[in-house]
Amino acid sequence: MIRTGKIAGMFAVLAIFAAMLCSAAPAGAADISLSYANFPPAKTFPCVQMERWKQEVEKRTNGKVLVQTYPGSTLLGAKNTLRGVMQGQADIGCISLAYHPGVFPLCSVFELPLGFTSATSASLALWDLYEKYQPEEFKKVKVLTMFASAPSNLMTKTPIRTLEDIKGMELRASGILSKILESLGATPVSMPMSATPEALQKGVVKGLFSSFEVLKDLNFAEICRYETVTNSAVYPFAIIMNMNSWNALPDDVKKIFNDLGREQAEWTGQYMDQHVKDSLDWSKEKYGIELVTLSDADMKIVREKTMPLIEDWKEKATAAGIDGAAVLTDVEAARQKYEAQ
Ligand code: DTR
Repeated sequence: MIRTGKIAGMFAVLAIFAAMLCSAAPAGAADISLSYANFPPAKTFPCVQMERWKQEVEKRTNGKVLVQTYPGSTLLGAKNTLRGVMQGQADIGCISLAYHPGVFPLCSVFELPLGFTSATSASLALWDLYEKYQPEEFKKVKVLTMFASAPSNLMTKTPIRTLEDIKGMELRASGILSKILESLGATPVSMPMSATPEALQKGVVKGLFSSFEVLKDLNFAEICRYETVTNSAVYPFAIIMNMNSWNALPDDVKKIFNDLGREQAEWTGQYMDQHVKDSLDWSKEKYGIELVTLSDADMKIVREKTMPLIEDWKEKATAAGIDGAAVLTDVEAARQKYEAQ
């Protein structure tokens, strides 16, 4: 009996040991898996930077962290990423601050016509601002990085050669950039970028106010053959992480994520600036787009009509308990510093 029992016991031990071996993760498998939600299509710059961040994280953690990316609103859309990340529906998410009017009283300063000429300088200045002020508006999430689009211009189905041409024209924008259009006499139609292709196809809008790389990335050059150079405001973005997901990370991983903050801001700005140039060349070659410049007199009028938006922002910031004048001074100092580099 004992003999049979002994053999049975041995088989039991062997069976448990075999089960443990099978369940053990293969060598080098991720200990941590993070979901990363992004709203626009995969080829757009917010998703290109997401894939770069994923690669760097997986490389620098030696595969300890695996990032599962979800472009094209496949996990969370433009309007529900902020809430979705806070509720844990995704560990990480990309938000365009302009889609949340009034939610970011401090960082929305970057939606103003402040004179940035590149995504690189705007992205570095935005990250500096975030690090200095640690804005209350982000207290419920961990901000992994921030960056900005390149300056916004008009991309339209019919040419805008003078400010008369823009009057009453339905144009897509978001946030304070919609107010810039309104101040110039256009009819702004606010919506996320992800909704813009359909709006253009259906004729809901006659063009859009954004950075030029979407001419290629979203093939807008096919339908918007006229590009009026305004070099106006940029659109600020934040990559946010669920606070519980962040707190659950080991310290060595947190350090890698924190070290990537500024680096990713700069990388994304540099990628964007080069991609704008490539996209314009591509659009000229493929669709023969026409670049239009406004007269000096019209550009002077643009500045005069949009400057009041800065005062308006300052009033709202002050009402939110923010020293708007100090923020504007800091942003201008950063703009001069980075634009000089
Ligand atoms: N138009 C702004 C910012 C932006 C510029 N390029 C892209 C590409 C994909 C999404 C957004 C943007 C915006 O709608 O946020």
